[in-house]
Parts: sequence; structure tokens; C-alpha cells
Amino acid sequence: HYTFFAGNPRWPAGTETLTYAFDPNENLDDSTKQVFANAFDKWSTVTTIQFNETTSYDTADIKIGFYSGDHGDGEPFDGVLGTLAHAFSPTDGRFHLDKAEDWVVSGDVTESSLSNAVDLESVAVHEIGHLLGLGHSSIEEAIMYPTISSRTRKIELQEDDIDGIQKLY
Ligand code: TQI
Ligand code: ZN
Ligand code: ZN
Repeated sequence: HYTFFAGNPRWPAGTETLTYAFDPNENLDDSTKQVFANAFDKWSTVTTIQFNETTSYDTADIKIGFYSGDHGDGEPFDGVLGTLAHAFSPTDGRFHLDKAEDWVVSGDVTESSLSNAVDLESVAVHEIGHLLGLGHSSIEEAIMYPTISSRTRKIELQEDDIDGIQKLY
């Protein structure tokens, strides 16, 4: 079953649009940006919130970046596997990914020759759930379940994820 963060933080009632921006210090290719757009779409389909990319990083609601090791927020990344990414609860908006992972952006992660390959869209869908206010679910099939096997792709919201987000928004 789904959970929320302590105190049920959420984006304000009436929020119709949340903007997101990529850290301007990095140059992500369009295919990487498209993976995030696809992940946001999963959640916009089941809520009344739309997600729009902006180039105004400083004023974006959601700030996305890839970082290695200690990147200044007290939650250092740990190299290959372990922590893959983290996102903070509403309305913080920070969404950080570990640069050390072998991120699979396109192509089939289940056929990757790298045993540590991680599917970017699967992680993005999960972290956006956190950004919106969902904690972890006890239901193994749910996107918000706290573990995922490597070389796995899990991108479709389950009934439990949808029930949870629709309780919040
Ligand atoms: N990152 C953890 C996660 O997102 C960070 C974390 C631990 C966390 N506890 C939290 C974030 C509580 C918010 C609230 O769950 S992770 C998965 C999963 C991770 C794990 O790198 O371990 C995914 C990132 F669920 F599949 F194991 C993405 Cl999809
Ligand atoms: Zn961080
Ligand atoms: Zn999580």
C-alpha cells in the first residue's frame, strides 16, 4: 500500500503546472531529456498537474541534475549501484541522479551487456513520485516499491501508485 511523507507534504492545492529544468552546468542530449518528459507524462495522465520544461533553472519548481559523490546536500552518492538517485519531498523539488551509474537511456535494459545497467525512465518515474509526495509502497509491483532489480524496466504506474497520487491531488 502507498504511503506519504510525514505530514503529507504536497504541492499547493490548485497547482496546475510544475516547471522542471536541467542543471545548466551539464549538456544532456535530447534523448535523455525525452526520457524525463516521458516519465513526467505518466504522472500527468493520472493527475491534473502538467509538467513543462523551462530553461529558467533558478525559478524552476523541479531541478534535475546528475552529480558524483558529495554534491553539497549532505546526501553524497556512492558510486556504481547502491543509491541511484534521490528526490526530496514537496515542495523542495530537487531531483539528483548518480553520475556514476551506467544509465540506459534508450534501448532495452534487460538486454544490456552491463550487469549494473540501470534504466533511467524507471528511476525517473519512481523519483517523480517522491517529488510529488509519495513515499514507498509495500506492494511489490508498484512503481513506489523501494527496491528494483538491476537490468529491470518498470515504468507503468500501478493501481496503488494511482490511488496514492489521486489521494494527494
Ligand atoms: N534512492 C532511494 C529512493 O528513491 C532514496 C531514498 C531512500 C528515498 N529512502 C527514501 C527517497 C525515502 C525518498 C524517500 O527510494 S535509490 C529505486 C527502487 C532508488 C531506488 O537510488 O535507492 C528507484 C531510486 F525503488 F527501484 F529501488 C530509484 Cl526506482
Ligand atoms: Zn543530492
Ligand atoms: Zn524511493
